[in-house]
Amino acid sequence: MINKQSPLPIYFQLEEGIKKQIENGELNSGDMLPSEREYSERFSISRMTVRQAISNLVNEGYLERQRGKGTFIAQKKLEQNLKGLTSFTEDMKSRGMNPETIMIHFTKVQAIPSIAEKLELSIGAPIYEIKRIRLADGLPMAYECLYMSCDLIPALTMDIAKGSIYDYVEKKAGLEIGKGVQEIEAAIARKKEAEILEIKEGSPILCIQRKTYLRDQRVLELVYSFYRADRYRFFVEMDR
Ligand code: 16G
Repeated sequence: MINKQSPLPIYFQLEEGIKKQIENGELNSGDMLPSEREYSERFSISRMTVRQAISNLVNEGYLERQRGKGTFIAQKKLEQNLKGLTSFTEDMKSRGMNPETIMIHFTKVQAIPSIAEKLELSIGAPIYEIKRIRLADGLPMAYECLYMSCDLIPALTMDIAKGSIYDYVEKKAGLEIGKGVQEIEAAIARKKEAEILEIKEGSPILCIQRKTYLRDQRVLELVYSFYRADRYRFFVEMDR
């Protein structure tokens, strides 16, 4: 795992080695990580170096510290492929997980200029403002704030929005979803997001803005989502 002749820093080699063991199943979620002392003796490296590797892996969400007990392998992050436009419900079901929604807020408001512009509506047009916590197998994964034209989906209700909105749009409202444009940024959780996502204030989160279009080019939704960085990883395959 450690090559002292390598130009790569020792803490980095240890980190990569532990990650590999997690990926190939030598270390499984819930397993206790060997102690700092064990690593330091096994590889004849300083405990400071081991500590640095472990701290980085905790920050990246691979390991979890439990007070008074030790350091454990964390739950594997959910990977979401960015190719293809899918809904939260579809994503969770395809993994065999049970999607649930906690509705925080469902109202009709008049679009303020910045939202109207993104939804390509006139200022003051009636829009839904929907805030939902999305859970998978009972664990909060994301917090979403969604804006959508009321004229486009006049019969949307709070009950419908507790289920899959995409499902309703396609199967009940008879509209065809065309494409999405998504931006992803790193941030740290402020008090409100931290409470909702059940993480400490200041923990890393992924902020996503998605604008989804119908096949006829009208804007279906504008959604700001906050994902737990320790539970989620986005990936994309690129051709050249
Ligand atoms: C995903 C979308 C969100 C969409 C929702 C519909 C991202 C970042 N966001 O969460 O834009 O509104 O799916 O899910 O992926 P639903 O059909 O389960 O309501």
